[in-house]
Amino acid sequence: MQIGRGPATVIGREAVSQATLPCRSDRVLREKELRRKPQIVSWGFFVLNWPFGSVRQRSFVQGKMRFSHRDVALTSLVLLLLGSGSAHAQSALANRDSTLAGRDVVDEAGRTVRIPQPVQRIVSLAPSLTETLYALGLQDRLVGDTDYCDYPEDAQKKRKVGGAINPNFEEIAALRPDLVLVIKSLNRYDTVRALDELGIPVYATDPRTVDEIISSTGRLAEILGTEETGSALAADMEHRLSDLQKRLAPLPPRKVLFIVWAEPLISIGKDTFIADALRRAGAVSIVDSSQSWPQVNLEEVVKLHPEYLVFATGHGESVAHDMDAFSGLPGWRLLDAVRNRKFAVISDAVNRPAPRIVSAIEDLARQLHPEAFVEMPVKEKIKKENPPASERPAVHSTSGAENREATLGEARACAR
Ligand code: B12
Repeated sequence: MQIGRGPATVIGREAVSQATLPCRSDRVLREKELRRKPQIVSWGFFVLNWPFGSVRQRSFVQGKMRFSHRDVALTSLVLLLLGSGSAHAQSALANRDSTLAGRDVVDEAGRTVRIPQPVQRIVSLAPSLTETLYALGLQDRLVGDTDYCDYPEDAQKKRKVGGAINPNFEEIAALRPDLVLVIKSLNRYDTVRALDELGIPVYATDPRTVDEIISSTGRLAEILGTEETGSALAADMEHRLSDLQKRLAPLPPRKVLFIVWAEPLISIGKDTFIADALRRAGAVSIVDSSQSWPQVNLEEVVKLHPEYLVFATGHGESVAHDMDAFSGLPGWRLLDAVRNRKFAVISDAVNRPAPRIVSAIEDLARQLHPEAFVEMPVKEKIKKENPPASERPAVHSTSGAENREATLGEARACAR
């Protein structure tokens, strides 16, 4: 029996991705890029910027050293300058030495990356990474980001390098980045390979829990030389999460279906940062898959009785559009959660492993467990609003709302 729209699938089947096409076009573009000759002319200034990083990364990816036209051209240029014995030669070498100043780090995908020090020009290939850079106060070093990097508003004004899964390598190269940031749970490995080929250092993150989002942010802060801001940010996130944990500890978790994509229905696996975010918000996903983004069968969902459906806004047009439409669909109407309109709608911050995810978690917790946020007795409230200097202020003042709608409105405002 097939319930609802779309193909009948089973929980646990791997999602079929729209990403296939863009991936292919990435490859075509990369091949075109690499065929272009002579690269020394078209790459101009930044040829000098990444002389050996490129070789190093290629050797990691391909298991052998291979020299490009750029490397050969650079070597010839250096030999020529050496031979001339001129002051120019000295300064060119000094310049090259200073560009060699770099630090080898192992990224979260296990790749060894030589990162120039200091990093001054960064391109971000994911909205989560863009948000993280802003949260770390590094926005002035962000020279380019993706079409989907829309938060904070200022990120929309940065030079756009295309999509996260289908970036434009010419645009990226034109920005002469010292470093490109990618995230394993969104970007494609093909993208990393193409940038490696261009000799552009790429650092990949891969947080899979909320704690790892915090540590990954801290590691980036350290690599980019802004440890103090990183520590303060981590402390703030941890403080807010522990406040939440205290409030929610006595309450049983709500059983929820998290909808990543509506058509076909795609949810989350148990080892994703979103599943962990749900747990932090006092919820548990009814989908118990070891795949990260499984396609889910509606028939199975009905059997598992989710108390709430959780949607994030802004993932393509799909989810926001379908939330209301769900109520009218025959298959979905079999769900108590749909008949009773038990929908929790949170911002797309939940889809982005970045510091703002804490706001999405708080928002969801308020929607699922409004009773945990009711007014405290006045004495306690005064104490909480005037903590001793050693303590940080509480994140949420109490809402005092018995009425669920009022609580929801307030919580939504809080996530913005
Ligand atoms: C599941 C999903 C998600 C998941 C995970 C993304 C993902 N891994 O694909 C979550 C919920 C996190 C997500 C978030 C977002 N998504 Co989304 N998502 C999808 C969806 C529904 C399915 C993609 C899919 O099938 N993934 C399964 C496979 C491909 O991914 P995977 O299991 O993680 O495996 C890959 C990686 O592991 C990678 N990999 C393997 N090894 C390595 C090593 C390294 C170093 C690296 C970098 C990668 C890498 O390669 C694997 C195969 O490609 C598509 C729409 C669709 N129907 O296709 C949109 C889609 C990919 N998302 C999209 C968007 C816009 C977003 C958001 C910006 C939404 C938002 N408003 O916040 C965020 C961005 C998150 C961020 N980090 O900033 C767009 C991307 C458009 C584009 N051209 O770039 C799509 C195509 C939807 C759309 N049409 O608008 N999304």
